[in-house]
Amino acid sequence: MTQLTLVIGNKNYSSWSLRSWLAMKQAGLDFTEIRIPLDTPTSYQEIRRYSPSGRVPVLLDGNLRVWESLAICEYIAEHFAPHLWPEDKAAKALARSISAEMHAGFHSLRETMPMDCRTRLCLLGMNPRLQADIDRITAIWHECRKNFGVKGDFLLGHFTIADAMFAPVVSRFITYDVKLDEVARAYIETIWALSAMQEWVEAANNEVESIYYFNH
Ligand SMILES: N[C@@H](CCC(=O)N[C@@H](CS)C(=O)NCC(=O)O)C(=O)O
Repeated sequence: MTQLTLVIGNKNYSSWSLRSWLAMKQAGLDFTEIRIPLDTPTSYQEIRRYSPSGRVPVLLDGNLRVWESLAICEYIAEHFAPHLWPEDKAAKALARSISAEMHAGFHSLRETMPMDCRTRLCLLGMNPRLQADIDRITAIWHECRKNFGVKGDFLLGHFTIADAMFAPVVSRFITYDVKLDEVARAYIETIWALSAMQEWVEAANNEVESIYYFNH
């Protein structure tokens, strides 16, 4: 196996990086990290050295480059860790659908509640679109836990790419102290307690960069 390298942004802010990184960690892969702080005068140039899209994360596997967080997770599952998708047909279809939904949607949540995993912030006002995003996310979590909860503590039982895709939402809900029901709170605790998640947050705590506009 060639040495895998994952190029990521600041751990405190880069929610897309967290998704691929967590999937790779949970798969038990050995990989090197290249961290490029975002929002500096040279960020774009540095990222472009690795990523054709000019965005992180990007995975380097020998001469191969894979960009887009979900494509990276798919690549990892296909080549190194098939268990990152559930085996059961219905569970796999649901996992794929909600992962794609997370990747493509929830714009209001992303804009209003940027990831800032080492900080605790006040939400500056709820609005109908943000509430709709939060409601849809908790409905997804309920559906998954109701149908597959007996198999384990994660969305589809064991940890899958779907959990990696929702991990930054868990961080956001903690940062902005979003009031949640018992099912959602239990799921948040499960993700937050992962040692890989704690490793990411600790690294975020030790970062020195602050991107202020992310907080507004
Ligand atoms: N759809 C992409 C989104 C990637 C993305 O927007 N990444 C942000 C960091 S979280 C980025 O690279 N921004 C470039 C910049 O801020 O210069 C994915 O899933 O990977």
